[in-house]
Amino acid sequence: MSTVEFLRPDSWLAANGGPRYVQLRRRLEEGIGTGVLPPNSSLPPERELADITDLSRVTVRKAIQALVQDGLVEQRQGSGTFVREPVARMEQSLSHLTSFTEDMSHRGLDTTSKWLERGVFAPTEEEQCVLGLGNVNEVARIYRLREAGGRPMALERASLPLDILPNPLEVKTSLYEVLARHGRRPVRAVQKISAINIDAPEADLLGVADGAAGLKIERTSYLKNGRVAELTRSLYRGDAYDFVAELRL
Ligand code: 16G
Repeated sequence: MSTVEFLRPDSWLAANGGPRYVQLRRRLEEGIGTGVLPPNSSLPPERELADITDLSRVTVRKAIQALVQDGLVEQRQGSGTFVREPVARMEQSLSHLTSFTEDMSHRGLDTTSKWLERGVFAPTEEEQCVLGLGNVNEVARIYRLREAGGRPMALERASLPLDILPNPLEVKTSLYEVLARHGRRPVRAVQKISAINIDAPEADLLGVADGAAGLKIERTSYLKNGRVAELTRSLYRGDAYDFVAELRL
């Protein structure tokens, strides 16, 4: 079926079917899901879509904006709106204390980091308190964009007491691997996960649309002796991750 035939309103637009932009959005989603609109194909331009569907350009624009937000299509400057490649979702267990590098290598993916910050800084009040720094006025901090298989996955900002990570520059790929080498790998962690919308500049770094769905994860991890080793705030792409917890009676 051609795109034009698929979008003709007689078969999907109903007077009592709810807001028109929502109906169009659903139809376009269906087209993307069933392959009538395959990955990397372009949507008809706004004016043409309005003609085919008998809807106003404002309605068409609203439907497309919603699809951009959902990450199903992207607008490329000067060349139009394109269907995005579907992103393979990853499942991550919430019952094992693993590192990003380990999680990805289990899936056969190489990881890379783009460094946004790495060094020794004056701690914030929160770092002072959560990491139990007492009157020490330095903290190790690393902030990076984490990529797997060449695709941006998460932004991660970790803070550690300096005696646990004396030289942040030593971390080239895996933080946990460096900590393990010094006998300071955490053995337990508490994680808090919340839903957020990712805005610029983080959205640009992660390659998602402004306002796209994301997961904010805060991990506090502990050494065997109970001391806090790490406070990490991560921002994961909502379209790439499923966190899975196993529950037992
Ligand atoms: C994971 C952890 C993060 C930890 C990092 C170490 C979550 C939400 N966060 O991304 O707290 O710092 O692994 O990874 O799972 P690395 O050893 O590959 O640097």
